[in-house]
Amino acid sequence: MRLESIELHHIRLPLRESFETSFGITRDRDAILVNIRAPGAQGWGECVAGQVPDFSYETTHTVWHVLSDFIIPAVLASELSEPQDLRRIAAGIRGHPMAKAGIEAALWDLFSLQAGQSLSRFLGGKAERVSVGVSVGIQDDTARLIETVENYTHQGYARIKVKIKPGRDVEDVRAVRKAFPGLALQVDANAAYTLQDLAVFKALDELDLAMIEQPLGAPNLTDHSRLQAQLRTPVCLDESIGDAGGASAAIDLGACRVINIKPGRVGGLEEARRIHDLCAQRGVPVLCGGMLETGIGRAANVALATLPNFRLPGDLSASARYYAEDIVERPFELNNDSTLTVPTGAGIGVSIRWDRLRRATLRRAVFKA
Ligand code: OSB
Ligand code: MG
Repeated sequence: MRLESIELHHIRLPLRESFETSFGITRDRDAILVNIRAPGAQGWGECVAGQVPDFSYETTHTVWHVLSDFIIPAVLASELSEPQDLRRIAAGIRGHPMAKAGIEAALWDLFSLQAGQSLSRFLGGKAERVSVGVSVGIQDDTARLIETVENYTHQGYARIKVKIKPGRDVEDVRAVRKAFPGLALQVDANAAYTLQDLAVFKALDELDLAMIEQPLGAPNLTDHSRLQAQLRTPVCLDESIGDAGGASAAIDLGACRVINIKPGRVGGLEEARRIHDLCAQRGVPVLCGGMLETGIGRAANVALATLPNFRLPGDLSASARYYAEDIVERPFELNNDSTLTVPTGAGIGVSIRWDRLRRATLRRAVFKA
C-alpha cells in the first residue's frame, strides 16, 4: 500500500492549569499532529515534543523539520505493509524519536483500522480498562499541594505522582504523606538531582513511596545504580531509557526496578512494546507514562497500556484533567475504580473534532505523494 498524502498540524491547546516540573512551566501544550491518508482510510498520530527543548532536545520545530524534510518524503515514496516499516524507512535518521513516534502512531492507527481491530487488540493487549493516576505539578506552596492532591483523590484518582525539585521535595512530600497516610504516592524529579543529594533520597525513602522517578541525570545509569542500592524504594527510569537496549543495560546495572514507557521518548509503539516485553521477561514492572497528550496521543497510550506487564497505574488521566476542550470525541473520562475505559472501535477508537482542531491550529501543511 502507498499513502496518498500526509498532513501536519501544529496545534496549541491551553492547559486548564499550568504544569510545573523541575525543568520549567508549561501553560499551553503544543503538539504536531500527523494525519496520513490512504485510499479509503486515514490515520492519526501525535508528536509529543513541546515548545521548549527541556524534557528532551526535540521541539515542535525540530519535529516539523525532520518530518517534512526527511521522514515524510521517504514514507510517501515507500510501499507499506505494516507500521514497523517506519523503522526501516527512518533507519538512516539519527535520533528524533518523538518525530518518528508521531508518524509511526498514525501508521498503527491506519493499519489497525484496516484490520478492523482496536489498536489495543492489534498490539496484543487484552485489558478493557487500564489503571491510571494523576501527575501533580509543583504547586505554589505546600498547602496548595495538599489541596490539589485532595481534589484529585476526591475525583477518584487512586494513585498520585508529585513532581519534586531541589528545595521543594522532602517537606512537601512528607506533608502529603501525613495528610493521606494510605495513598499510593510516588515522586518524579525529572533528573534534577545528583548523588550529592543522597540525604534527600534517604528522607524520601522513609515515606512509603511506590517509586522515585528519574532522580538523577538521564545519561548516568551508574549513579542510578549506586542510588538504587541504598534505597528500599524502587527507582523508576523515564528520561534515561531511550530504547530496549538501554532498558536492558539499566536492569543489568540495577539502576532501576521500574521503567516508565512513553512511546514518544523511545521512537514509537513498536520500540515501546519491545521494552515492555523485555521488562516482562526480566520481571520488571512498567508503567505507561504521559506527556500531557491530547486525545490522539492519549488513545494510543491507553491502547499500549493494555499489554500485560503494565502492572502499575499509568500517567493517563482523564482529558478534563488537562484540557477544557480536547480535540477528540469521546474524551477520556475517569471510572470510579481509577481506570480509563479502552476504546473498542477500530484503530485508536477516537475521532477528531475538526472545529476544535481548526481553532487550535497554528500552522498546517499538506504533503502529496
Ligand atoms: O516526566 O513524566 C514526566 C509531563 C511532561 C513531561 C514529562 C513528564 C510529564 C508528566 C505528566 O509527568 C504525565 C501526564 O501526561 O499526565
Ligand atoms: Mg517522568
